[in-house]
Amino acid sequence: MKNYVVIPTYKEADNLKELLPLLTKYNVIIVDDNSLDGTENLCRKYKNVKLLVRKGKRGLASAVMDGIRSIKENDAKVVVADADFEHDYGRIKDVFNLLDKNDFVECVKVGKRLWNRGIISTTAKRLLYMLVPESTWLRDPMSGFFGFRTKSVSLNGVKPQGYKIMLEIFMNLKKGSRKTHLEYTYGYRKHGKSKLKPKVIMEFIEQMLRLNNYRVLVFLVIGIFGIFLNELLLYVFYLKLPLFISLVYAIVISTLVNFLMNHYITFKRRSNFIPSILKFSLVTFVAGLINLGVAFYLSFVIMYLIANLVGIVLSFIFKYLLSENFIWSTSKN
Ligand SMILES: Nc1nc2c(ncn2[C@@H]2O[C@H](COP(=O)(O)OP(=O)(O)O)[C@@H](O)[C@H]2O)c(=O)[nH]1
Ligand SMILES: [Mg+2]
Repeated sequence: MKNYVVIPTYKEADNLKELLPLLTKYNVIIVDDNSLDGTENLCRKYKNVKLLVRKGKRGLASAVMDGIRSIKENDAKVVVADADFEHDYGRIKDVFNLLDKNDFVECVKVGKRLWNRGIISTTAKRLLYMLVPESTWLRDPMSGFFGFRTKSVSLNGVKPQGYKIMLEIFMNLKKGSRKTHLEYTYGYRKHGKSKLKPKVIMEFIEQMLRLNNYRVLVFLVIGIFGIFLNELLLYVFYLKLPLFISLVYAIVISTLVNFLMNHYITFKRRSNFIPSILKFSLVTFVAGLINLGVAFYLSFVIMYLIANLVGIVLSFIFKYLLSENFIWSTSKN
């Protein structure tokens, strides 16, 4: 089986000058977005380097995908790495070795991190784990250093959006793929600057919502629908019944409807009915306490209606996160 190293580049000629001599043993595919900084002439000097220049197109993930799609073999081993020396090129051979017995290798950085990027990526990682529970297998989900066998990925499902291409490929691994981790020491960029822009954060949020299948939005809509249903039921019951009884009925029925809708629509019966409804009852109770506690204490500081709103929002977040990771938790591959 043939081995390929795919490297997306944008204005990395200075780094490539030092990198390409280290990779002469591999079939290298450089996917460059028309950097016009000498990348083309440099790549031409190496017989083992195939250069794809994309004109009028930009983006790391789509560059990596174009590189992968240019591989003609029906099964090949691929390692994807950046060009800036943040990844440990000495480990590429280890990744290829691991791919003898695995379909996917995640390279996990250890060691020093620049502190501000550390904070941003830690927050993003936490958020991703909560919204996309399948991703918790990945220890370094934002990374762009990984290897896989082309046959084990449904490449048609891969949406090359933004920066996070490893995550995208991981989410499209075929069932039963064998996966493993490899730790490497993180390095510093040698030349040039990072192309990470604020826009990347928005793209990441979009990607996260898509990988979440927009469950968080469906959950929100169902929750808002529940409020109206609750009010409607209260109105109807109160025509005939005492207020307290009407309140109890309205709350119990709308909560039950909320459960059913989330069970069948949002989480598509991801786990069994009985355990889900039991956990749901517990979580709903605790969420109510959070709403009550937050609203009550904040009402000493801010207007009670706003305090209640904060309570509602916090209990919503609490309930959603526990829905995703406890009530309807998926098995963690
Ligand atoms: N082809 C292509 N490569 C890119 C683009 N943006 C970044 N890269 C390359 O992707 C790798 C990682 O980018 P970098 O800016 O270092 O991202 P960071 O490590 O997350 O700060 C580097 O090799 C970049 O040259 C792009 O728009 N197109
Ligand atoms: Mg970098």
